Amino acid sequence: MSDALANTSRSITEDTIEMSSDEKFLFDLTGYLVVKNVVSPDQLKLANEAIDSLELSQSPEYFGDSQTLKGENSSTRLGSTTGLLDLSKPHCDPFREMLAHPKTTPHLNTILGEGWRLDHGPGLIAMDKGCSGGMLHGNFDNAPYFYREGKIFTGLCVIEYLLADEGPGDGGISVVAGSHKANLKCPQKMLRWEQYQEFVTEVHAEAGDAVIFAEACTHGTLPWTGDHQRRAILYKYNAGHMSWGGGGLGGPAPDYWDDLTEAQQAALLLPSHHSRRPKASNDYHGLPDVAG
Ligand SMILES: O=C(O)CCC(=O)C(=O)O
Repeated sequence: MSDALANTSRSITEDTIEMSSDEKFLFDLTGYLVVKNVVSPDQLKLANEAIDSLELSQSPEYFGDSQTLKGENSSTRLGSTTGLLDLSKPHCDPFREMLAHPKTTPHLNTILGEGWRLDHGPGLIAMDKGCSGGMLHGNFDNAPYFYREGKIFTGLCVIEYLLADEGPGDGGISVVAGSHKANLKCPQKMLRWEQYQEFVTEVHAEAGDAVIFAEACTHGTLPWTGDHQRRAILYKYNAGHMSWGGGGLGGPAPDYWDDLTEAQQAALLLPSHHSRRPKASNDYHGLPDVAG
């Protein structure tokens, strides 16, 4: 794999598209963004068929001691680094395309900068009617967010590709808009969605859309009340020099390595590193004498 990795690079060039100025404004303002019509109808159909073919098991519960997030059933999550990427063809195709999707690459370029890569995922959240939600979290705990010299800087970021609609009143992904810039800790009763619910925004988007949010933006899962099954595929990315979940493949290259595009390989690259760090060498005798 090391030769393959050595040949794999992704730099932001003049032709690389960044997100639009309106999107930058909205992401900086709220900490999240909905990008419409990312996954094509064919890929969406294939992705849903792939999920239909899996045997899903109940996931651990994430509602803590909240009385309002507790539902009647558990949700199903499939949270492995490569499980969906490992499926046999053609079921793996939509998930491999999502890894470095041309329609969301501009967003990752803008918010994470050159060298972004998968931190962990892809994972699936599937919820049937009555499934419990999950505690709100984020902000201070997991990732930085700041804006300097005309650029957005953030740490862990999530792209959720929706395989099913999430409409008003359904529940599912929710955020506290603007909290990525909060200076004070969110009250526990708000994290439990027991108080200040008016500040928690249930995000609405359709199958095929992508919901992008900074992990720094307080977010969580509202209990699912929709008649159809919620299905969201979560990819969690980080800047090239940062890692929350360890990052990288953590082992030998998977069998499908040569089937991936360079951009997809780059998204699965090594654990966090800064590629411009000077290499250790026997000639290194410490920092130059700046006074001299
Ligand atoms: O999409 C959701 O329900 C939220 C997921 C979440 O909170 C997380 O993955 O950290």
